[in-house]
Amino acid sequence: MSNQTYYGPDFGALQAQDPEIASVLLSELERQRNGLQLIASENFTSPSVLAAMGSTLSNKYAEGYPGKRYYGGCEEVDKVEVIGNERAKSLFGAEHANLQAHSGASANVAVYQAFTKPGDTVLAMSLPHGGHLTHGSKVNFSGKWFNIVSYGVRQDNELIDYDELRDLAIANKPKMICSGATAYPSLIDFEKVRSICDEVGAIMWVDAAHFIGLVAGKAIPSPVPYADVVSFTTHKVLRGPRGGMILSKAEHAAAIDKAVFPGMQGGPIMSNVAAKAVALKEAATPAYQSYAKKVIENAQELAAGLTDHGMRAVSGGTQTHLALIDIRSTGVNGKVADERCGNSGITLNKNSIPYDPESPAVTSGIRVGSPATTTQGMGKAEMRQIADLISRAIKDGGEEAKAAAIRSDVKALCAKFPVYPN
Ligand code: DSN
Repeated sequence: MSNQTYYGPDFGALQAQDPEIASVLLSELERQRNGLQLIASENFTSPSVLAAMGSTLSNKYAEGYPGKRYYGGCEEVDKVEVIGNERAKSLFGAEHANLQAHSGASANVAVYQAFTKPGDTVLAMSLPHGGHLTHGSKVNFSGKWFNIVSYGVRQDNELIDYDELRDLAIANKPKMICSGATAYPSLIDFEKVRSICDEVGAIMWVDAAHFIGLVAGKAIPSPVPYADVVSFTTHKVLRGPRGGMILSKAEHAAAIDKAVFPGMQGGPIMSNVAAKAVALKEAATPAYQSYAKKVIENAQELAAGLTDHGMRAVSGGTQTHLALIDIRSTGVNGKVADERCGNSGITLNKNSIPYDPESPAVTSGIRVGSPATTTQGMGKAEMRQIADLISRAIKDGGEEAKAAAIRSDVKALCAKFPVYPN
């Protein structure tokens, strides 16, 4: 090792060669440092994950799988992928892992391809109730190529209606049932979903993109023992690089691998596969487990703080990393709240609430998440402060002088929890 050298990212060279792009990198870092990042699907990766992403592994073509590549020179990247696969299986107790999908949506394309044919019926959560584009949106391949039957949440408690789910499964005999969502603050009863799948002979697919990091940190129950296949992104609570991953039972391993390559994509991004392996090692530590628990506590405190400001947490609160907030009591819609918060240094997103009377472009709600601020080291007291800042921003963030005052308070709070301090 001692006489080996390594070439890593050289920001000085980038600045000299391409100041236009370098300046955007700098100003984006400033934006991340000086504002509150409350998008539930975002996080701050570690410098080690960033180092692996920005490495020379990016140069290598590696179509195929370890030991069975279509290119020479894959001895080194093979090691990375084998290590990553083993770490994923060990962390999640999974029989098979595939780390190659470029993104969560790509991973989902592979899942459809492994288990279904165009025209097949798939049961999935409706988008307005928290589902994802790839769960059957009409503008997505899933809604165009498959017969998607959607289930939702009950109007009275805003929780998944498992009776409706079972009735729809019996009536429509889907090939596959998908559970998982992008804006559902409660836990999913995977045992119940498994029993419905068994009753109708459907493949059980869990899209765990949002909450897999909480599973990795042992803060919530795992879908892995129940599901045939679990797909997810690696960059949310899990705090890895941008990308996708799939876990499955051993009996589906060949179908999944074939669906990812050559079915869905060509060469994997080996620098990101390495970064996924790094993140999986980090997620197996007691420090990460403590982080995952704090993410949930913080989301609960933030939801409670917003409730104290007269807003309403959908389904009464949260059991995860995100809260969906009905803000109709403020007299401001989701779109305007999103803009006013943005103008005040608080990044979050407008979000439909279940049975929302407003269109998806306007909405009656906002979605807030705690993964990034918890990585910064913020705790319950800061969550209360953030709730106050959001409330002020929704009310006053449209007036420049008041927005400037909120921005300054946001910056002062963030300065106490510096992001990438070195
Ligand atoms: N776009 C992601 C989110 O924000 O939830 C889901 O993939």
